[in-house]
Amino acid sequence: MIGGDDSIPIPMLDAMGDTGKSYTVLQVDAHIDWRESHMGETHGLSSTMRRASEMDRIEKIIQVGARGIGSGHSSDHEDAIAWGAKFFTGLDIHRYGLQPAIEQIGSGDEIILCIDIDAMDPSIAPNTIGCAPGGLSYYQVLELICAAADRGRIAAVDFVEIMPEVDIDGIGGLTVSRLVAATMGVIARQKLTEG
Ligand SMILES: [Mn+2]
Repeated sequence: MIGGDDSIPIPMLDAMGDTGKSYTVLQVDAHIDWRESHMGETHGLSSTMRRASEMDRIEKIIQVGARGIGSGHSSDHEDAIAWGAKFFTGLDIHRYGLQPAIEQIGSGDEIILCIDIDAMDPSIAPNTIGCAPGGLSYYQVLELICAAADRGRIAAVDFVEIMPEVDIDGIGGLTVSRLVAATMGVIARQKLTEG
């Protein structure tokens, strides 16, 4: 699924549960998105992972790239930790690399990739409203996607928060379009084992 704001994955995640399988969510985002509600909206763009956590078929949530300010409350983070979400902040990734996050992906996991493009650094993806410095590189995000396909199986993916209106010289469009194309290639080549 490509486009729209970060509320769009909520019905996608819900629909995936209809398969009867259980899923690992690998969220790549500058924001943790665990708000109970925002401006009176419980199914909006800041509540995606909390809503996911309430779904029977979502077993595990791995969150990579968090560093934005003003989106989540301390209590949201505490609730996420209590639920069992595993966090690897933008700083964690730059300091320790991707491996600790990759190791959270279980062998054979059915994975739903939730990619908010603001996870990437604004220098390569300025085409979004949630820009935050200290973001991931193109290859860091692609390596995570490859690792998901390698360790488990990518069952679904979304790319959200793409805003061409605020792009700079087409840089973000180039980054995101290349990432989407590469991800399609990764999915086409992954092992076809059904979970
Ligand atoms: Mn975000």
